[in-house]
Amino acid sequence: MRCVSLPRMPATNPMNPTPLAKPAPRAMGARTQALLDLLRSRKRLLVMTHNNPDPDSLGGAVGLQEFAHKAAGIPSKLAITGKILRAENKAMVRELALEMDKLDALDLAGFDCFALVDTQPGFGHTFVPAGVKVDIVIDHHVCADARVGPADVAFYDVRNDVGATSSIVAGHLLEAGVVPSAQAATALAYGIRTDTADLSRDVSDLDQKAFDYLSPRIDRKRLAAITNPRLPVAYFKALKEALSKVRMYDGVTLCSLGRTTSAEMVAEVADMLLRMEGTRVVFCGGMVGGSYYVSVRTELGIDAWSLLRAGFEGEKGSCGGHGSVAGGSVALEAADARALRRLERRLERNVLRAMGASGGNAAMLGDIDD
Ligand SMILES: [Mn+2]
Repeated sequence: MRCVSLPRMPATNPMNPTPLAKPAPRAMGARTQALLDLLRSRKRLLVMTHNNPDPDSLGGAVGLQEFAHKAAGIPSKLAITGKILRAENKAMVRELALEMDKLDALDLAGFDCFALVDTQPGFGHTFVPAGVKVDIVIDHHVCADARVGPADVAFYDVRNDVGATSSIVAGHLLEAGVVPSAQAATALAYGIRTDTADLSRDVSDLDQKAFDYLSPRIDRKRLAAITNPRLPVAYFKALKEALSKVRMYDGVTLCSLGRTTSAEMVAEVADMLLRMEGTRVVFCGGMVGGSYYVSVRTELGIDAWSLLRAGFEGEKGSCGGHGSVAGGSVALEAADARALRRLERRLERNVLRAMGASGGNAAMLGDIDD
């Protein structure tokens, strides 16, 4: 092909204005088209998440609802199980006026389409009512408990290389040309931010592209209110307790919170400890109700889920993760202090062995020189 160099023209010529060319309609990807076709064939959608939904699951759910409404023209409801615990997550629901129902309070006969976002059928922290056939699965986790694959679900979109489920959902909005409301854009963007640590961890091209698409539509004031909510006194008490229990072994930071307020507290302490100099891996656990929850965070290059599985070896636990983030729980039959201590010791031994760290080199946080 011959290239002809043309003289540079000014962008606009006042004597002869040329209208801006309309962007060519983008070809919708096959996955988005399949989601659209499925929703168009149904009347009413129910979106479900994992128990105690986090921002990524809420963002993904709200985004999917908007896709169903604006692209496919079908109404939907969002159903949750468990509670919304973390102060930021409560602020997200409040600030964005998210509407949701308790799953067990809904008449499921009113729905002919069921979606799970940010989780999959079979995952330990996910409840699918008996008799419900899940039609849509959108997720980014890997988990040994997965009970379905692409062949079992009408629309199965699981991408382990993506940092947030909210990014996958926002990608579908973008492909379908749906302009998200400020509510959905803010919810999706906050979901991406929390799962990717502000686009710094486990980020794929899609996470970046999705965030850029949402960015001009985010309600910045509300996002700021969500990010920095007031925190209850119990939070600071739990934090004080947590810091007194941090132990470090050559790059492995362990923290046992004992009995604590919520699984979210365990995750939050794990996030915070990964920021400590010299830490390559954080393994943090705490007892909530009859279950012992664990959060693992790792430096780049160390797979969090593999490490958590190694920690859970020999236990009847359930866990999942993606990249440098993993979480799981073990149900304790006798939830007394002794059983808890024993479990913590077993997990610790497994993790240290997996990391090749020697148990003899433990140091408490207070005893380490800066
Ligand atoms: Mn997620």
